[in-house]
Amino acid sequence: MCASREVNDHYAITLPESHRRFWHHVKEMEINPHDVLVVVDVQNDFCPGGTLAVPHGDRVIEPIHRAAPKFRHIVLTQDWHPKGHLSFAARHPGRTAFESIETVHGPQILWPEHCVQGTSGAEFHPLLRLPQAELILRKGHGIDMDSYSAFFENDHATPTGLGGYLRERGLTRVFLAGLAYDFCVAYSALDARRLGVPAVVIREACQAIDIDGSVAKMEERFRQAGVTVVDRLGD
Ligand code: VGL
Ligand code: ZN
Repeated sequence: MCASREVNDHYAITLPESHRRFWHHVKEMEINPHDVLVVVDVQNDFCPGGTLAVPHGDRVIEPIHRAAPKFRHIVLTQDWHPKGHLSFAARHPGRTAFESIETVHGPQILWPEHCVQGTSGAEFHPLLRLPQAELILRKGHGIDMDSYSAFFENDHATPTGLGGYLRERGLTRVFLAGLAYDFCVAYSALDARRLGVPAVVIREACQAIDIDGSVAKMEERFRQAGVTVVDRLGD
């Protein structure tokens, strides 16, 4: 049996080869009331003009707005770092942004200062309009630990609480959109799978940073973990 069946029964299997980049890459998918759309880090600093601008970061907004009305449940995440955060290159004399260093929790990519608590860069993009979102989950708020995933901090052990929230609310499948495809979106999708939750990444509603082959690496991990990538949601 195709492994995708564990994840969803309503998918198109007759795809042209060009669409079959992933084992779990499907074209369309139906949404049910227990699905939740997790909109990851659509914040000013990750959009053009921001300090850690993802190329075309603001292009995620339109597809997110198209997907949102299909969902009964929407959660937003917000990267939310204190000044002097571990992930900021400026905290590490002699280091520069996009270098990797070793920390007690493993390798850490150093980033330009971004999404500092209470700054305009940490605000959601002004065109993002999802007033119906039921939870805003802030992550990366501990000064000495980063958190790419919406589920666990980068020690891969400290929960953010989102897993418990989904469980208590009976939300049984996550759809992911936002920034960045190869970092916070990807780690969130992988951790959902780790919790046994089906995870579907909406590709057209994400944009990637793509450093050091990070997109290809993450897509290989998607395959191994059973993350589904869908081009877009059906009409
Ligand atoms: C992110 C790098 C640093 C993300 C957050 O949202 O993907 N990337 N902090
Ligand atoms: Zn960050």
